[in-house]
Amino acid sequence: MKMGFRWFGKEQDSVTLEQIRQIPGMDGVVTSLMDIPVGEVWPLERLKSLKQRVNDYGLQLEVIESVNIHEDIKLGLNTRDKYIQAYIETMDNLAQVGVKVICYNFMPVLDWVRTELAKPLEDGSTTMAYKDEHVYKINPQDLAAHVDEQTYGFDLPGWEPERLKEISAAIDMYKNVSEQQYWDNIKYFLDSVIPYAEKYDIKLAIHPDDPPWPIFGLPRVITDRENIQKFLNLNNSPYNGLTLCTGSLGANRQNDIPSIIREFGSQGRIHFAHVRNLKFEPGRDFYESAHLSRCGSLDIFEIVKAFYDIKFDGYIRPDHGRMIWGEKGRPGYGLYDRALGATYIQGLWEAIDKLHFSTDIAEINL
Ligand code: DNO
Ligand code: MN
Repeated sequence: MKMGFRWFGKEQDSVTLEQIRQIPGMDGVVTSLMDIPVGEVWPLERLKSLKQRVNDYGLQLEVIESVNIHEDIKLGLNTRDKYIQAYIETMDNLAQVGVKVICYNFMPVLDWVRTELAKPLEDGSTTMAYKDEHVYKINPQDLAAHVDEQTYGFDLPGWEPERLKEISAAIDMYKNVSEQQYWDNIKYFLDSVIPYAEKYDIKLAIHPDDPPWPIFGLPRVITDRENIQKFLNLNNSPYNGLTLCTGSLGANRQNDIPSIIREFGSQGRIHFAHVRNLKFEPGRDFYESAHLSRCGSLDIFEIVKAFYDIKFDGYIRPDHGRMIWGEKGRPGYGLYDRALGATYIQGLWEAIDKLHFSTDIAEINL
């Protein structure tokens, strides 16, 4: 396991590389060029200087999150080929600077959805939360205004301002896209890019849909074990893999996360991981808790043990964190709680590793 930390770039993030390098055990940052509009090629020169800056702080740049997929590809429009071509060129450029994994998602129009970005918890911290009734209340036509008012002056990741403005029109475009067609559009994308992923030796790792159920009538398909299997079967190359996000998949209470990790991890199809916890509320509602098992509804020990048992050697990053100690900034992406998450995950890993070897030795002595 290698430890990573999402960083939104010098201009976009209040967390600095100086701070990230001081988190114990941090190997690399997980980042992207946030200002490049979706569908355009990421320039090689920009990537070279990004890599240099990150390396100057003793950190690696081996995982990119995300290279977003143009809506025309998701919709299966005729114009998709030029955007796929741009995607392939971006992959080529990323490979040239040593990137090994690209995280992306195939969620229509919206990336992750929360209905509250700063829900107060009993201890005075705030966190992101999801409530079904709020989603039902929102008219997709008003969504742009609703999201704007909640962003605290930041763009949500994957929600470029130009996409936000056109959000209701974009949602409308999916009226004629059936779920089957959506799967076909994913396959078309995979079959076009995976041969280049193999050529450039760069793994593609799809992020599950978050939350893992349809929102505003839009198809959401990367949701559970069965659909993950279906997704992986669309293209059997090992370069077609997953970002295993425990918080996204974990919102569906039927999902047994450790067993999903064991199943697809042992097939070599998990290339990157997000580890975070959730606290279940009545119905399907939830809020994002601190990482510790005792703070949420997921058993993070069992999750880390599953990664350990499959001998996971990719990057794990803490995903979202709460806002604590008065920190202000991008919801879910403050420094402190994520740093605590990173050290907790490493503590579990170390304990599991040491117990594993002491058990081995005990067995040999018998
Ligand atoms: C949610 C987050 C997502 C993720 C993107 C990846 O769990 O990790 O925002 O970064 O969906 O494309
Ligand atoms: Mn995630």
